[in-house]
Amino acid sequence: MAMLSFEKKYRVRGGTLIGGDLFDFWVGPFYVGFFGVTTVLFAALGTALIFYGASQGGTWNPWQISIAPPDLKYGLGLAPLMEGGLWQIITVCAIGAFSSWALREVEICRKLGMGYHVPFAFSVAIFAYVTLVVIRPVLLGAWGHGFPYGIFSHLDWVSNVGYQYLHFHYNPAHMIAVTFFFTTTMALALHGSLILSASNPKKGDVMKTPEHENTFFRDAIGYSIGALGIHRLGLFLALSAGFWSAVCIVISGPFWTRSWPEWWGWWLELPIWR
Ligand code: UQ1
Repeated sequence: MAMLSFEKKYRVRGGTLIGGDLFDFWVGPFYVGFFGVTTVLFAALGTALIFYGASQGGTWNPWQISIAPPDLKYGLGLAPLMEGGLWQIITVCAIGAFSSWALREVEICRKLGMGYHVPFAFSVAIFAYVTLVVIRPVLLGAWGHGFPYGIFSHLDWVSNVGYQYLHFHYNPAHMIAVTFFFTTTMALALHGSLILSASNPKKGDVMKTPEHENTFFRDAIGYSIGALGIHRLGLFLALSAGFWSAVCIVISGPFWTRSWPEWWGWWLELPIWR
């Protein structure tokens, strides 16, 4: 079915989670819905507050603009607007906008009768962000443990928090996360190259079939995971990368306060070395 007639047929009312028919319409190509409206409201307010914060920050250099979280002395309370309060409201707007976007994806899935894989995957990214700016700060007892919203300032934050644990690469959950990131790139490189090798023939040649793809890997390594399987594997690898990233930072401080190299003491203390 051509895309234009497909869209006409499947762009139908229903499947909304909230509001019934209220916002159940499209603006041009974009589905709106209740959560489209809340996405726009949260994103607009958050962006306006970032610009307001920037206007008070003494620089318009995009690399240097930064909206900092409150000082640690404010604990888990509300801070004055110019002392981290802006950061707190912007964080609420960000979480509101990201969650609204995920729920809008859910409504689109429901309309089309599809699985919820895309909003589920996006939720893992939201979870990683929320771990940094809500879960870990709450466990440590101060919003000041969140990261600042700025290009260089957030890099400084990552470096400083890393050095607080002496050598962050010794964090076992960080090791697992990095391994998943690298494995994800390998899987996508294998998959992308395999698909193009079969489906992008030179002029005059015919396209090859999935049998060619399977046979390539059976010839090369004795195993093919299959056309559906490679996408399940890719999703698993990518979500695991995000998940273990969240784990590696949330355990740093709340569950392990010393240097990460010291964590490996359990290995040196195994009775087999005695
Ligand atoms: C694979 O086996 C496969 O099935 C035919 C693909 O789908 C088209 C792939 O993209 C890749 C990369 C593989 C090979 C992967 C493994 C884990 C054996």
